[in-house]
Amino acid sequence: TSGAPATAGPRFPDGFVWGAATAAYQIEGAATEDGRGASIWDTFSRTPGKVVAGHTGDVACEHYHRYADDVALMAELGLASYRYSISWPRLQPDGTGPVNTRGLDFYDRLTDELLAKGIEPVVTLYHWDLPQALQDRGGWTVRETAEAFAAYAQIAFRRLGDRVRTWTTLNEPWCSAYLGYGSGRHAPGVSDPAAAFAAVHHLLLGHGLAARALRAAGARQISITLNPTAVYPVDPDNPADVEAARLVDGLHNRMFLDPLLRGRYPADMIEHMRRFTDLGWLRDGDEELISAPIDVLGVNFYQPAYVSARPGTPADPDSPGTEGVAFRAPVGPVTDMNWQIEPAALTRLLERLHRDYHGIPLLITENGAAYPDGPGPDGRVRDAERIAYLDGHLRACHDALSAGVDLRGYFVWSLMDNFEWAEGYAKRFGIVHVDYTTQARVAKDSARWYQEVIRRNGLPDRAPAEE
Ligand code: PNW
Repeated sequence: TSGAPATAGPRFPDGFVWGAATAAYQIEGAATEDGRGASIWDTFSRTPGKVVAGHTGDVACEHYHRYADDVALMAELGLASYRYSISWPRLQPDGTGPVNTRGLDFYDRLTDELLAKGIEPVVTLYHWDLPQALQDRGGWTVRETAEAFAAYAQIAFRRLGDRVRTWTTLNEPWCSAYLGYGSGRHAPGVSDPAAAFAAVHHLLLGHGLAARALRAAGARQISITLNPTAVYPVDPDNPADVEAARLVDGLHNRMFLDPLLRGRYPADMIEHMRRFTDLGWLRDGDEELISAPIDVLGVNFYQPAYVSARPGTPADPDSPGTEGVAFRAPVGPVTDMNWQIEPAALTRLLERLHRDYHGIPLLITENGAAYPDGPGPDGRVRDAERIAYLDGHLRACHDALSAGVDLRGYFVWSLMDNFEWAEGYAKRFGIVHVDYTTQARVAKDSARWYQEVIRRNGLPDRAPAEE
């Protein structure tokens, strides 16, 4: 695989951005250092039974102390850009009020290190680590959190805005709302559909308020990252399956995309939410705030969803109100997350976003695969399956580009193995292997393959075979 001579395959447009992504709680560790406050993930991961094997982000990849070596590795791989998140409780330990300058200093050092190596920073302001103090007052179910988020965004921008061009407000509000407040599989572990829908709204409102404030402060590129998925009816000729797919598409995609990019919650979703809530949190003018202009839409993609109508099926806990809808188990090859591998679904999703949302510029902010890989006796990590996953999805991106989609770049999830939320350290998404005993980093075969893709700005002429 790596190093094999390859003839020319699909090429990407000049200036296509090649990157890798991480998130603060998943890699930093140093959970109590330099004045960092507690987040909902500290509380959740320390609650027995919530995370596989009781893992926490206390140490993680020790990136807080090893960032300079990690940036050197990124430079070696040739990354043009790095997507990282800022920990809100490092900047504001209580979520509101006093600023912890030592927290800001860390992101200052990291950002300068990236720029010194010619790597463009892409900052995410919220990748799930809400200050616990805000959760104690209701978290994303209350309006105060949206307002606090906009204030925090301005604190980050004031320190880093002279060097960071791209500002992403939220990562995957679907996960924050539905997994955090709906099923409770993620922090803060609340299971209440009404709370999940209130959280959707206040997350989106927080995004809008922050986007407006960032714009006023001079931010050049404002973004939000969603995890839209391609939803398919199992039987496209069965109207009940088509209807089931429309509901899931609403909950997963249109619930977020429509208010952000069309200024309105979809009518069917308003109706759907009324089954659980009186929408008392929805005020006049909110949808206008939410639809503050953005410059690029971040897309995280892992797998498609196939649904059918099956009366009597209980609601999927992650999708409130989906009684009678069956989510098909994965068909064909899957990753270690048991997520179905289907690159063509990414092409279709990108084309749909381009068509339905007025050609908005798109950025793949996450795509990647977990496999239980580790170093062989020679120290090399042979992750041919991950290479095949990435190769397939990059071909899918290229197909979308050929169809006219305005796709600006691609970030692999993840730069390195890390704390995979409720799965702890058991699932490895990195193109760089992390030994959690020694903290040694080893570039996997996939990292060397990606390095070559970046160098050529294109793919080899066919997917590499297993060695
Ligand atoms: C995304 N689900 O998370 C996140 O943005 C990353 O932090 C994460 O590591 C990555 O994808 C891989 O999981 C998700 O259960 C976590 O549906 C869980 C789900 C979806 C996305």
